[in-house]
Amino acid sequence: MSKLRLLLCMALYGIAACADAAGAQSAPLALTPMPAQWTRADGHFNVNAQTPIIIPAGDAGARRAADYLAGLAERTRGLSLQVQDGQAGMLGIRLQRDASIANREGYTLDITPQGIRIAARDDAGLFYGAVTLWQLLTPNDQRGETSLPALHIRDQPRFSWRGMMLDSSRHFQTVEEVEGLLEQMAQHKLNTFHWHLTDDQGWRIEIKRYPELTKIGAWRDEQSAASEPSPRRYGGFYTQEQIRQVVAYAAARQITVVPEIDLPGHAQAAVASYPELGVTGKRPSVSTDWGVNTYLYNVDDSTLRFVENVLDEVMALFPSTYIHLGGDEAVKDQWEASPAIQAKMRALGVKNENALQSWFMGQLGTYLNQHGRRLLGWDEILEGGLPASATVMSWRGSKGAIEAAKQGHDVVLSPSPDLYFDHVQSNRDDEYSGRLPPIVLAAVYGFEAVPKELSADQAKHVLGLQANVWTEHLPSIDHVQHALFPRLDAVAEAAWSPASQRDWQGFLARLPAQFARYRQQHIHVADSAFAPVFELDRNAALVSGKAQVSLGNQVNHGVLHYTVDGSTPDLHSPRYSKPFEVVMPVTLKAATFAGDGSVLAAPRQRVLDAPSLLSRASDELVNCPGSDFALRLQPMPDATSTAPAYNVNIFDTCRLYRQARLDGVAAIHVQVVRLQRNYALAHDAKLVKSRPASTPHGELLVRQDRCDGPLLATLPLPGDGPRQFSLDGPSLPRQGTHDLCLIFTAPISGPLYAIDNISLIPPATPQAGQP
Ligand code: TNX
Repeated sequence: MSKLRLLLCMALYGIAACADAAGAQSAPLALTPMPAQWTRADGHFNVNAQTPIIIPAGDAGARRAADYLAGLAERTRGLSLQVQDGQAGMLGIRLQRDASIANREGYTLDITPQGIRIAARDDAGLFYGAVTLWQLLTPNDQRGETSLPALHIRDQPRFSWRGMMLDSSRHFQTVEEVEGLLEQMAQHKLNTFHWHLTDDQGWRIEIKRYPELTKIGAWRDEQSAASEPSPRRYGGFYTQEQIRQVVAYAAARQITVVPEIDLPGHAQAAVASYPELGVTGKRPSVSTDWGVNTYLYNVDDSTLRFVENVLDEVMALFPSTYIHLGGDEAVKDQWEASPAIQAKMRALGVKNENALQSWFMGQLGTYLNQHGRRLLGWDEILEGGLPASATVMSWRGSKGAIEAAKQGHDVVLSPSPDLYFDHVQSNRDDEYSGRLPPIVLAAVYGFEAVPKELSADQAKHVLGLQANVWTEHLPSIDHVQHALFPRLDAVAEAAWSPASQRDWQGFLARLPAQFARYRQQHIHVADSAFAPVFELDRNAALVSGKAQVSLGNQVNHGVLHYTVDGSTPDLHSPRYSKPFEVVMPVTLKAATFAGDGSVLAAPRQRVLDAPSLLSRASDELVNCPGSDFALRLQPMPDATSTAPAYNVNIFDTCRLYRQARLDGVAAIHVQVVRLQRNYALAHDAKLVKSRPASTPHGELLVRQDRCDGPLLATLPLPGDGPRQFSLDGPSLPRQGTHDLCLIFTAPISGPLYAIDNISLIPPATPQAGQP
C-alpha cells in the first residue's frame, strides 16, 4: 500500500485496520491449502461485527455454509457475523450460486472495497469458499475485526479423494473426539473420513443382529504384571445412534464417512464374539497383541451371510458409495491347516489361499454392487486376482496403485511409511510414542500422489490420497492430534492444491497462521519440526569444560532465541545467528519464533555438565547392526499420559552407546524399563533374537567396542517388581573413547526390556578444602 493510500485509509477506517491491511499486502496469503488460482487487487474490505453474511432467500445450502462460517469466526476470532437473507445493494459477505462453475467443489471468492462475494454452483463449493474466507479472517491470534486485502480467488481441488483414516479399534476415541477431528478435516478441505472400525483388538460398531460383537468383541483385558492389580478392561464401541450422529456431523462439513469392516484377516475380535465365524472352532480372547494375528474368518456360506447381514446394517448407516472391506495382512496359516477350507478350495476349483481370499472378497464385492455400493480394499486384494469394480487403497508403497491403475481400477494412495502418521514426527527425546523412523513434515509436504510410472490415461484412476492414523501407539486423543498436526496441513496441500502452487518455503511461511488457529481451538499440535536442537561435541566438552554450541531445527526455519542463565527465552533474548561458546556447567534454553513474533516451538532445555554429557537416553542409542526396526513405546500399551516413551527394537534389544568416553568413569548406572511383549509377529517371529542367559531372569551385558567385544559388566535383572528400575555396575576399567554394546539376555518368552537411560558416572570431584 502506498504512503498516500495508507494515510487515506487511516483517515477513513482507523490505524489498526490499515496497518493490518498494509502488512497483509506483503504477507503471504494465510491459506492452507493454497487455492488453484489467485490474484491480488487494490484496496481492502473491513470485516467487523456489523458485516452481514448475505444469502439468497430460501437457499438452504448457502445458509449452512454461512452458519458454519459465522460459527467458526465467532469461536476462533470472537467475530459475530449475522446471517441474513439478501437484499440488493447490501454491503457484506455475499454467498451466491454460479451455474458456470463446473466443479462441484469449486468456488470463486472476490474481495473488493465494495464487499466480499463467494460464488459456487454446489453446496460443497460454497462451503469451501466459506472455509477459505474464514482462513483469511484468522491469519493470527488477534480477535475481532480485520481488514482483508482485495483479492480474486478461483479454486477447485486437484483430487476428489482427500482422506484421513482413523483406527478406532486399537484405541478408541469418543464421539466428541472423532467430531473434533472431522471439524479439523473440514478446515483443511479434506472430504473423506475412512473409519477403521473393526480389528483384532476391538469391534467398535454396534450391529443389532449380532449383539455379541460389541458385548464381547469391543472389550479386551489389559495385561498386567503379577505384582499389579487384576487386569483392567479396555474398550468401547459406537452405538448406531452415535454413528448416525457422526455421519451427519461429517456430511454437514462435506465429508463422506467410509466405514471399514476388515476381512478376512484382522478378525480376532469377531471370532472371539462368534467362534463359528472362525476356522478352528475355538474362541480366542479379543487380542491385546499388536501386529499380525492369525485369526481368519472361515469361508462358509453362513459366514458370508453373516458378513452380508453386517453390511446391511453398515449400508443403512453409511451413505458412502465406497465400503472398505480390508483384505490386508491375512496370513493364511489357519486356512492352510484346515481340512474344511482345503475341501472348499477344491470344490470351488481355486488354486491357492490367495485365490480363495479373492473369491471371498469377490462374493462380498458383488453383494455391495447389488446394493449400489462399491468395494474398496487394501492392496492385498490384488493378490489372487482383483474383484471386478474394486477400488484399491495402496499401502505397501505405491506398487499396488501402479498395478491396479494399469489394470484399469481406481486407486487411492496411502503408502506406508510416507503417509503413515503412526510414525513419529522427529527423532527428539520429547517425541510422543509411535513407529520409527520419523516421517518428517517436509517429506509429507513433498508427497506426490500420482506415481510417475503411470501414463496420463492411467493417472486418471488416481482418485487421491489419504493419511492413515493407526493407533496401536496412539492411545489418547492427545497422541492422535500430535501425530496429525501439522502434517495434515501438508496432506491438505498435496490433496487440494495444483502441483504448480506447491512451495515448501511458502507453506512454512503460512504455518504460523495455522498454529494460531490451532491455539484458538486448543488443538494439540506437534512443534517437533521447529523445536530447537542443540548440537555440540560432547567428548570435546568433557575434556575442555567448554562447549561450542550450534542451534537449529528440523526444517531450518524460524528465528531461534536462547538463554544461558536458566531463564525462559523470549523475543528479547539473544537471537541465534552462529555457533557460540559456553563454559560448563550451564543450562541452555531456546525457543523458535515466526517472523511475526508468534511461537513456532516452545522452549527446550539442555543442561551441559559432566553427568549429563556422560549419559544417553534411549533416543541417543542406536540399534546394533543387523536389525533396523524400532518403536517408541510407553510403559503401558493403553497409556493415559504422553510420556515417558522409549525407543525399543522389539526384534533385538541390543543397543549401542557410541563413542563413550571412559576415562575415569567411576560407575555405570542404567535405568531400565520392563515392557509387555505384546506383539503378534506371525511369520516374522523367527526374526526375534534370543540370547542365552546365565541367571534366571537374564542380565544386561555391557561389552566394549563391538557386540562380541570384551565383557565390561554383567548386571542381573530382577524377576519382578516395579516396571522401571535401575541397575548399578562397577567402574569400567578402561581409558579412551569406545562404543558400548548393551545386550539384554532375558528370555524372549518373557517381558521385553529396554534402556531408558544409561549414565557413566564421573568420579566425585574433590570439594575445595578436601584432600
Ligand atoms: C499395517 S496398513 C496395517 C495395520 C497396522 C499398521 C501399523 C494395513 C492395511 N495394515 O493393521 O495398524 O500397519 O502401521
